[in-house]
Amino acid sequence: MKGTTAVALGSLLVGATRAQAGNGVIQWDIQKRQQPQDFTRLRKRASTFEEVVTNEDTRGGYFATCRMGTPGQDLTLQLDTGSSDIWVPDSSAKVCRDVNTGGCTLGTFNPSKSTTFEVVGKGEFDISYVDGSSSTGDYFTDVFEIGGANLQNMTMGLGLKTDIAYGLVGVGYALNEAIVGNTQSAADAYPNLPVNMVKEGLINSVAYSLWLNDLDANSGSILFGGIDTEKYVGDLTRINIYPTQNVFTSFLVAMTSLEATSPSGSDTLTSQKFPIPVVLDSGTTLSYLPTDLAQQVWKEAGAVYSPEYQLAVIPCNMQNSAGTFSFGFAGPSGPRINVTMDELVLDLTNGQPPVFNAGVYKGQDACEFGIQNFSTSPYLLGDTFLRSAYVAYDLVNNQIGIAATNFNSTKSNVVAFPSSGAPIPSATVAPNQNQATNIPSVASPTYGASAGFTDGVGSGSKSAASNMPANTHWLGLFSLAKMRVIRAVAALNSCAVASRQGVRYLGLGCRVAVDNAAPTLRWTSCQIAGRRHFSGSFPMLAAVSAAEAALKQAKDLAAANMTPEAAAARMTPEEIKRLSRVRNIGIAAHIDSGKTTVTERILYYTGRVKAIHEVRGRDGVGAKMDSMELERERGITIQSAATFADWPKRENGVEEMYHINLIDTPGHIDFTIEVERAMRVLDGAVMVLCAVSGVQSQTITVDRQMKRYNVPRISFINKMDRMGSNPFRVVEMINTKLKFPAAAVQIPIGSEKEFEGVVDLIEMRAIRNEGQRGMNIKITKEIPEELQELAQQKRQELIEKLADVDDEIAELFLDEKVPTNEQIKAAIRRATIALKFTPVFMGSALADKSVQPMLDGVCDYLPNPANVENVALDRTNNEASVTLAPYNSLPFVGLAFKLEENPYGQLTYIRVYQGSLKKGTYLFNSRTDKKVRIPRIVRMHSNEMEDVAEIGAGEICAVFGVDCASGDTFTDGKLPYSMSSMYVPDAVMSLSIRPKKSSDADSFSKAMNRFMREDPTFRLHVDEESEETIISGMGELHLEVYVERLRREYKVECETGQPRVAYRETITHKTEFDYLLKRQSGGPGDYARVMGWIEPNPENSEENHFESKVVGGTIPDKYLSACGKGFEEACAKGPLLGHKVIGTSLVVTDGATHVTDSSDYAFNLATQLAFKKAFSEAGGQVLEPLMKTTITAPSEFQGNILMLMNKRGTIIDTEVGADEFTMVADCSLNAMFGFSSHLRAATQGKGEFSMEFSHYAAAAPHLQKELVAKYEKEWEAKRTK
Ligand SMILES: Nc1nc2c(ncn2[C@@H]2O[C@H](COP(=O)(O)OP(=O)(O)OP(=O)(O)O)[C@@H](O)[C@H]2O)c(=O)[nH]1
Ligand SMILES: [Mg+2]
Repeated sequence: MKGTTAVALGSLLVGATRAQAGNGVIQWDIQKRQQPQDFTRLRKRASTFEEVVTNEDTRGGYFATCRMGTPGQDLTLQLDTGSSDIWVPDSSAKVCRDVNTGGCTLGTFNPSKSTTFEVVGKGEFDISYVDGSSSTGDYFTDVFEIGGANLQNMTMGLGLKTDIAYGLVGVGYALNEAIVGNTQSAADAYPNLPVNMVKEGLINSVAYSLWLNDLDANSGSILFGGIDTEKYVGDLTRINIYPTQNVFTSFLVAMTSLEATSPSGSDTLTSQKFPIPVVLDSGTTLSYLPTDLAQQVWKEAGAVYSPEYQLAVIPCNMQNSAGTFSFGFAGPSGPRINVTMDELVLDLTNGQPPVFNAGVYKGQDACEFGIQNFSTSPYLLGDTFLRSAYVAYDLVNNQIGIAATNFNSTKSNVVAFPSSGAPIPSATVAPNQNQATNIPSVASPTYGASAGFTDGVGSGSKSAASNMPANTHWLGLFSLAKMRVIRAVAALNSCAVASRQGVRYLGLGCRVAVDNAAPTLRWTSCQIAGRRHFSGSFPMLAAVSAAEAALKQAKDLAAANMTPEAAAARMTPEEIKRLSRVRNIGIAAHIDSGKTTVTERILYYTGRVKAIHEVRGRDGVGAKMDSMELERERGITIQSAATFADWPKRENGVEEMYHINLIDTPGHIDFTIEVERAMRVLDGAVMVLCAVSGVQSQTITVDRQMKRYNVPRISFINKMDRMGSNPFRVVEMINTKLKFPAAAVQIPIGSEKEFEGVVDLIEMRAIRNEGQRGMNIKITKEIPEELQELAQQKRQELIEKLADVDDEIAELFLDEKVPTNEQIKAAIRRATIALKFTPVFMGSALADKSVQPMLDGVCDYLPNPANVENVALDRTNNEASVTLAPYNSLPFVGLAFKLEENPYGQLTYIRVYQGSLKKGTYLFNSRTDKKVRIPRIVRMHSNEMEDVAEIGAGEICAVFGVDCASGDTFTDGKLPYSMSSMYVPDAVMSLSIRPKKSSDADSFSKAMNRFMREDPTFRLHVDEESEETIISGMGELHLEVYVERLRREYKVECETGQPRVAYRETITHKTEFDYLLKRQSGGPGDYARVMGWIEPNPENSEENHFESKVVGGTIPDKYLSACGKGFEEACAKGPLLGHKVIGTSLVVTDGATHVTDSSDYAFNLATQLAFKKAFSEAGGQVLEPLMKTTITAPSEFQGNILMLMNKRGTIIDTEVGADEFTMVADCSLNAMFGFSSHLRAATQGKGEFSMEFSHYAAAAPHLQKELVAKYEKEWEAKRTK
């Protein structure tokens, strides 16, 4: 059976096929696995079976011969209904060259010797089986011949790297092909063997039947396209195959009963798991049932389970037992298949059998029992069951036909499926299959049949478990080896390195291998290198020591790979250097401070753009980073945009190239989520400030965001060319308003229009720009005469400030020593990264002055990815924090922080925290556990992109074709990590919206879905009462932008309602309630009485709280939870305005129930009604959002603005500067609609304002009255409509 780890997708091209006439059925004789030297090629004849192989007594899968390539190469392959690919080991595969294991004795494929061989999916073949074995390589097409039938163009896997020494023929559902993997998309599947046979006209329907015959016979047959009525006895009954998550991928049927019968009686066995999902899987040797059921089977049969060996064994003599097990399927009227004991007792070796050393079976030969236990579904019915059942598999109708095997039949009567989709011929459908899901009662069986399960010779008793001391017999050694391997896997798993989840232990023999490249452990090719080769003691000991070595290696590897220190120690000098030159930075600041203009200069100076275009520039082109039409028109940034640039920085006379990933963020508070997510993933930031206005309202917001995500920053005072610029005032403001220690590292040369450049206070030199757009930097040692004193003074201030935050400088300072330039620079870097300090640069982006020294500052003082601690949460360890390290050699962890749809498809921005990401590899989404292929990786340059094949640890990239949500964590499947999500603020404003034309509904909803996916602060809901679509967001501009984008990008014109404020409702004091709901309207009535009180939540004024203080069970627990739900529902829609209720606590103390009329519904409703009634008595009131509003305007307009603000809010602060003044007020959002036009009018367009949610406060009584009256009127209108 194929494992859960499978690959997906790929550009498999399957060419046209040559049709071949056929009689509708193709038979392929199969044989049990046997000694290679005895192998004789089967003779193939259509539709009949002929036994030609010699008797062989060991276990293994069913194998058949086939021929592939031109000229044909013969191979023997294992038949597997549990997987769906044909694959063959490549002749150069390591396992085939390994003389110790005997190589690939069943044949290999040499592609170079086939003229028709063609690779169609390089590196795309990757299959793993539940026993942990796997095979990877290419998909190819070639001629494939089985049972005399020729398929000209069969897609197959070439196992270039495999631990299985023979190939397989998977005949399961095409959707189970390795290439389809977890996508479960039919589009990814190629026509596998049965499908291709239909395509090539060889058979009529995707169907085949399987006759394995009994254990002693060594061969059976698979018949494609038909059934053979001579190969079964009784009726062939059709039962349903069940899908898994709505998709048919395996032969999953419902096992609904199991009975044990012997001469002494009959027992119905029971299990908690009935109906049991079982997969009919010819690729599995034994059968695996739920543990409770398996234990009963063992007890009946006399098998014993040795926990030490993890295997159920039985005396070999028991194959003579007269007992049978009868397996029932598809409900009480479904088919039953009897399995006799001779099919269930299997040799453990082809040599001398092991002997029970102690216990009641002492001295007897030990055999393996055919039914083992398993703890999770799906359970497997493998060959020990399938030999007794003739099974027809109908993959079109998703049914199987099942009947008792006609053992050793030599006759044949083949009936073909007449057409595609025809039901299984000669089969009747099982009646009442809907009853298959009935769960039978579970009681222990009486074991009346047990006594009759004897070996026929009368030796031994089954009453006591036998003792098999370890290490005295090869079985012990052998099992010990297996145990060690299991422990090794467990060790790896616990160290979270093993990638192959769901590795199952199938009781097979073991050879082990640790793959050093990826630290996973597998045990290899158990069936081939298994028991048969372990007949002597030497291989046994070798197996034990191999397992031990594997365990040790696994532990060492796990330990070595997991610590960042270890990874760091193993890093190559190239990687150390790469990392030290990477900077991931964001530019964040108040609106209009010049972020985009600064970024444009960075792009120009690093050669990323050939010419500078200004925000709102006369050339009408617009800045590179503001790529959206709307951004260019309005001259504001709406979406953050990513880019990257290489900056050659001169260090000690040599140029060192720094790689800078940069995100330009919007300043407007309405788009604050863009800043939020940039800060979440970046290592450092440039905080831009206006030389005139300094710290503004949004500067405070971004300051908070930088602090929230521990982002170190340098500061850049822009607009030094403006009138009234005063950098030292700005430095002061950073220190006082943001309470963030800051000092200038530069002083300006000239000011305002005469601003020329800066003096570097560390090196004490002058820096000026020259040439085209200030492209060249001119450094002079001479500081202008008039600035020398100021420079000394400011340098001293810098050192003093550093002494405050850095111990080394503090010590030098106390010793009255002057730090060297290197010491100063090192201290600035240390303190900046430690979030204790920000060095302040200055310049004018618009005037092309002094941007480059700031870029040097980014390299000098902002952290590289290795300097920042990033943590993830370990989901398997109580979400404990684990440190991630940006080393390529560690397992991959990345965060999808932003989604964007562009003309080429869905783009997902990923920050790579550790490990590297290669194109074409697979990642796991740790939220959904889905595996996704990364077909394309790009680096973003605003709205353009550059393809890259690989992205290193610590970098930022975007990937295509990944379906995920913003904030999802991706790993390579080896680590159970997820990363914490980012902060998403609540919406404050909403708007009803509808497309003007109903024909636009589709585009409208498509657009809305996209916007919501991209922007978590943009939400949409349909109001239940008005049936209106309501969008909500961070402010008027936010919503307006989306309405506008609908129009431009989707050509959907919309009508919008008045903006609405997100009001809240609450209560002001405690009130008791006693509410009785009693309704009788024929039939059962509703009865519930609830008593208690409501009061303002003392703990939290934003949240609600429900509590029960009911004593004596007057209200039973289940109704109490209904009360809780009722309260929750009542709070979702407040009694006054239908807005959310917050800060309220409801306590239930007592109540009453009625024998027949009480229900969850009644208590839910009673609580809602009680709450509603008590709400107004408890001083219910409306809360409105207050917005912290900052207005800046030239001083002359102060009077006008005061008047404007009078009605709208409470003034908190006013600051009067040289020519400007700033006013901060808490305003009711309701009063702020349309404020921008009032402000424009009052200030001749020179005033600016910004708003940010502050808190909820009680609405003024008149407003409340007005709102309630309006709500009631609307409600009444709707009621009477
Ligand atoms: N005088 C002067 N004006 C500047 C300077 N830098 C930018 N500006 C102007 O300031 C305005 C805003 O610049 P942007 O670069 O769009 O500012 P932003 O910070 O990106 O704005 P948002 O992204 O909308 O928050 C534009 O008109 C620029 O030309 C400067 O150094 N001096
Ligand atoms: Mg901008």
